[in-house]
Amino acid sequence: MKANYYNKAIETMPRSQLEVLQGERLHKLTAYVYERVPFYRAKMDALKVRPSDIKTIHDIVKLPFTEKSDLRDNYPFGLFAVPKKEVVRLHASSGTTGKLTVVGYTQNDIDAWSEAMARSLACAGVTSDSTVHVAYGYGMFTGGLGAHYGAEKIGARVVPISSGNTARQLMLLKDFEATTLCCTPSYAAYIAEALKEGGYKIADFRLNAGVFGAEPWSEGMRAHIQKELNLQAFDIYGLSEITGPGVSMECCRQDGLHVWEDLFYPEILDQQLSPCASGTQGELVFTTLCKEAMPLLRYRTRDLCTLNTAVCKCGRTHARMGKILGRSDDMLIIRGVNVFPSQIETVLLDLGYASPNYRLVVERHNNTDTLDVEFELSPDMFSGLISGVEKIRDEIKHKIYSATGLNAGVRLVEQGTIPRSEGKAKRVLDNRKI
Ligand code: DLL
Repeated sequence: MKANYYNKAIETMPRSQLEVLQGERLHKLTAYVYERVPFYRAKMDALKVRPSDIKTIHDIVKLPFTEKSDLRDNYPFGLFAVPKKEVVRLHASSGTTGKLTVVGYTQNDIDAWSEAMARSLACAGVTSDSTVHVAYGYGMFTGGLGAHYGAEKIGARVVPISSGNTARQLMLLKDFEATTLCCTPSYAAYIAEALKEGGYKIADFRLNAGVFGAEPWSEGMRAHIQKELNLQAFDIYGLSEITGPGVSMECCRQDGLHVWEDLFYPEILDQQLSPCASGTQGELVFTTLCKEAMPLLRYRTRDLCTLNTAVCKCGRTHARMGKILGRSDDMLIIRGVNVFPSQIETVLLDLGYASPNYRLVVERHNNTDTLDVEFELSPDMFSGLISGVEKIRDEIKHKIYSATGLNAGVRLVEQGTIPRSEGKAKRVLDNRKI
């Protein structure tokens, strides 16, 4: 596949120029938030840093961090840097603790987000000839509208179907001859399953690319979806606090996700919040370089990945994030061992026995934690199976132990037992009362 750009001049800008641009934008941003957001003025005063101290992008280390709890503590509009009248859109995401995280956009913010999404969709080959089926949820979640605006900016046809009603999704995917499917990877796997159950054939569809994100997914899951839906599956990343989907995106080389660094400045930090050596995994931290309504300095995402600043073979110069392993707050600690659901997914799907329908069940008995991995068999594995089940279970158990150091229970469950997801999949059932 040939590289397809939306904004070639920016996407391939030499890194030395990009750094100068980032420095100029950071300098302006720091003065802007110091003037307009009391929260940041107080934080910067506490660190004795003035906007005039920020001259190049490397000065970013002098600036304070922002946490998700800061957004909640300033609910709903306390971090806004513009009068409410200038805010043209509000989105919100619900976390585990109940209170919403609110984000606001000016018209310029919406335009910049649409540009980031247009560049992202172009990475997956979307052009004005494409028909983009948007099955991310529309609403307070940023997935649906983000993909929608990006596809419109390219001039593609948009099918704003949102998530849910899978039978109707399949009918319109076929009848409107969609070329690009946008949804979570777990929903893509569900659509693939429903396609067979609905009596469709893959030849009924014109799909060539999938733009999947909003949750961690393994290479095994990618291979599964690519095979079942006969398309190239691309990873897209984003978070509402920074803009929504389109903060970064895989290109045709599929060797990391390009962060649109003229808009969002990424850092990878270790547990002491110091920069990690290049290629080392750490926490991803973002500074919004152009946002007007709710700019954020050094926002701690809790997402864990690597960052690579080498120029990509596709010609883009913007740094590439590795695939997200998981969020530090989604990490399970079972008898002292750290496990991410994505590690278990990798084992299950790489072995080829399991379908992408799996769930981790965590319990606590007599102060000891247990992990049970429940999975449904891949439909291809059904024939002549019963005698082999024990062997499969042992093999999976052994591989999970090799990958994580954890002795997990492994349970094969009946087809259809694991709840299917139309949005972000819930992979963990944690029954511990901690
Ligand atoms: O999930 C935005 C989005 C929509 C991204 C559609 C991609 C596609 P939030 O609901 O605020 O926003 O959740 C953000 O989801 O911090 C990650 O933990 C996770 N996440 C997002 N994309 C990926 C991905 C949207 N490609 C949180 N891989 C982030 C792994 C992802 N995790």
